[in-house]
This record gives sequence, structure tokens and C-alpha cells, in this order.
Amino acid sequence: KKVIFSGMQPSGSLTLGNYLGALKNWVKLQSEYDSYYCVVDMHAITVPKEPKDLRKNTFEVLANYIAAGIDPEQVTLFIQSHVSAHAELSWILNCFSYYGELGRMTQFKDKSKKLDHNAITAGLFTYPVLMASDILLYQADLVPVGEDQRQHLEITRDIATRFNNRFSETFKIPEPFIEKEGAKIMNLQEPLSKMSKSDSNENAYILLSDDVDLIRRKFKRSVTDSIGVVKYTDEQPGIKNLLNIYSKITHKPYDEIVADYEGKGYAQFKDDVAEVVINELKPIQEKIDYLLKNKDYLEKIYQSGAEKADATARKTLRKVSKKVGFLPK
Ligand code: AQP
Repeated sequence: KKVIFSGMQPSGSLTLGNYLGALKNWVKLQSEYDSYYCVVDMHAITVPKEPKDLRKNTFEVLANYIAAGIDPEQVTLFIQSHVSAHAELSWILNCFSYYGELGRMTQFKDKSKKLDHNAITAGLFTYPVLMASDILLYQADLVPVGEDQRQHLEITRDIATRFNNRFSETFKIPEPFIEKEGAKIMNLQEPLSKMSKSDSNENAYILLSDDVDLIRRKFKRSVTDSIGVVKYTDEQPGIKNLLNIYSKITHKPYDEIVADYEGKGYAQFKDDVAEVVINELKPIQEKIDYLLKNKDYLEKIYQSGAEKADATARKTLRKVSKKVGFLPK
């Protein structure tokens, strides 16, 4: 079986963007591939994070995965910091990654812009190297991510190719799996930026944990335009984003949705998008509530996941250590 790896940061509860852009694909692909799905807590501390929030969010993200349909019996579900090979390979690959290429990463540029200069950590800068390590340790063939992660996948491939060329075939070169349409869900308040769980404005995102009233309110307040016609065009980024969300959930083509709303105002359209989202999330939310009340069950899953992941990851790490010239223990 071919291998899949992907992960999400417990930097908050997951958003509709994380769900529609990535998690739904994980569920689709899980039975076809040998799948490793991870909660990347080490990535989450690249920006300041309260320990108690990190603990809470790590459980939440794990519960979100399972509630969205990830089957813990079928996939290896684990927490990044529990498999120390991630940190170890990351150090080695840091020594095969360049300052220049890391400085060109748009996520680094976007995130560091929002921070005080003295608060930009080395960890935020080398974030893509840790991500490359996550993927390469499992010799993943495919990495299902949202459009925003395409550049990080490219640098992963560059680092792996460089290492293979310097020594010999060591890493499988992974391919991104990104949906052609709607792989980027936008911020409800600034539809030219992506929806992010760590946004300071809570009206900017829909969380999988938002209740019905909050979801309705957030869509009502979503920023659109003064054109007043529901149309799928770059000139109306707010409406385009709502159409994307509606279509991704209902599988209705854009032109059919546009035809349904001919002559109707935005208010009706926004309310209907909210209802579509509410219906999609309802069963997931019920499962999340249930799972979070059963932490023992979640603990068992991530413990057995870490054991399985560790065994695979160690094999790659041993190979890499030998190639760079580290003496065996
Ligand atoms: N807006 C989005 N639309 C589609 N896909 C998205 N993803 C994230 N935002 C969108 C995908 O979700 C996965 C999880 O990514 P992550 O948690 O590792 O970090 P991220 O990409 O930086 O996501 P966030 O929500 O924006 O987190 P913060 O705010 O902490 O930075 C990835 O597959 C990503 O493509």
C-alpha cells in the first residue's frame, strides 16, 4: 500500500477551512492508503502558546479528526511530540536546508509580519524543515493538504532530493494531494486572506466547535460587496468564498447555485450557506462532545498510534544517521 502522511497544528479548534480543505480528503483516502495522521504539537509552539491551551487543543484536534470520520482502527493516529524521531530528523535536515529558501516561505513572511521582531522564533523560521521531517520519516507518497501548504510541500521535495543526491536514495519524494477547486477557504471578514484558526478576529472563521447561533451570526456578518448579485467571480471574493463553501458541502455546481439565487439578495444566500454548514457539522459536533468526555479512549488511541509511528520513523532515522556519518550506538 502507498503511504499518506498529514497533520494539523493544535493552535486552536479546527476551522471549516481545515475541515473542507484537508480533513475531508484524509477521510476519503484513509482506506486506500497506509495512513499516518498526526497532531503536530511541536509546530504549534513556534508561536507563543499557553501550556493549558495546548493540552486542551491537542485533545480537541484529535477528537475533531475522529469525529470527522478518521477511523483509528485503520490509520495510525498520533501526537508529534510523542515520536522523538521528528525532532531528531528535523535537526539533521536543518543542516541541509538554507537560510535563503526558508526566508522565501510565504507562511513565515505572513506570520512573522504579525509578530514583534524580537518575538520571531528560530522555530517559526525552520517550521518547514520540521514539516519535511514529519513527511519524510514515513516515506510518504502523498500528502493531502490545503492549497496554502503547497509551498511547504515543494521545499520538502527540494530538501529530500538534495539529501538523496548528496548521499544516495534515502527518501521517497512525496506528492501533494490538493483539490483543484475550493482548496482554500477564505477569511469571512477579509476574503482575500485565508481562514485561520489562530486569527485574532473570531468572526473571521467558523470553528467545528461553534454552536448553531454563532455560525448563523458569523455568516450574517461575513463581508461581501455592494454589487448585490450572487456570482462566482474574483471581483466578488466574499461571495465567491461562500459559493465555494456551499458547493464543497452540497456538491452542487456553482452555476446551479448561482441560478437558484438569481434575483435574491445576499441575506437569503448567507442564511442558506449557514444552514448547509450547520447540517454538515451537526453530527460531527455531537461526536466531538462525546469524545472529549472520554479522554481515556483518546489516550489509548494516541498511545498505540505513537508506538506504531515510532517503529516506522526509527527505520528512516537509522538510515539517515548512518548516511551522514553518525556512529551507531
Ligand atoms: N483556509 C483554509 N482552506 C483550506 N485548507 C486550509 N488549511 C488550513 N487553512 C485552510 C489546511 O488545513 C491543514 C492544517 O494546517 P495546520 O493546522 O498545520 O496549519 P495552517 O495551514 O497554518 O492552518 P491554520 O488554520 O491557518 O492554522 P494557524 O492559524 O495556526 O496557522 C493544512 O493541510 C492546511 O493546508
